[in-house]
Amino acid sequence: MSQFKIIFTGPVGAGKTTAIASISDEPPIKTDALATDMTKVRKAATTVAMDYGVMNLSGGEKLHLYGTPGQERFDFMWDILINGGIGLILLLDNTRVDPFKDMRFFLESFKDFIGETTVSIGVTQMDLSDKPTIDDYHVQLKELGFNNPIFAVDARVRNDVSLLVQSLLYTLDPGIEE
Ligand SMILES: Nc1nc2c(ncn2[C@@H]2O[C@H](COP(=O)(O)OP(=O)(O)OP(=O)(O)O)[C@@H](O)[C@H]2O)c(=O)[nH]1
Ligand SMILES: [Mg+2]
Repeated sequence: MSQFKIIFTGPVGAGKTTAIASISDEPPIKTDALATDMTKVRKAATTVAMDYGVMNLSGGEKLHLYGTPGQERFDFMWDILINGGIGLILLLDNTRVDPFKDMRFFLESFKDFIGETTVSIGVTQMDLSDKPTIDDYHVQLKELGFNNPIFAVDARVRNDVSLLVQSLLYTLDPGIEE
């Protein structure tokens, strides 16, 4: 049985913990702690170490899902979590002040890993803020030299997150399917 590992990253509140909980076939493991700093303006809890879940793929393969903390002060976990991964899911929150800046920051922070693997991008909270549009993101990505999948997802919706994961698997190997 093959085992694969993918990593979810992105800024605070983008929905990494929620997305992994939405698609995991086993109860997810979370390390959320009560937020004590500015984070709590946005939500009560924040990931301090990692999220973990598992998705069972149709061929009997297991996809291990790891989520990073969004806060930069926990970025020492990022390098640990990407070890052995086959691809990155970047979640962006469309209600943040400058989601393009977030996108550039995370693409830069994980550039070595992305260079060796690949990335698919999901934009959350588009129901709360419809600008920038996915077309705007496409233009930005192209300027940065990327041509990767990017679409709107609601991290609470299993099917949305599942499609995002499938886009990543398909980019890696059109033979691996859910
Ligand atoms: N309205 C709306 N809410 C969403 C959407 N996606 C996720 N959420 C909510 O946004 C919040 C995301 O919180 P988390 O999943 O903790 O975010 P995180 O990325 O793990 O954050 P950190 O661990 O702090 O970095 C949750 O309250 C979700 O229910 C969306 O598309 N629309
Ligand atoms: Mg989290």
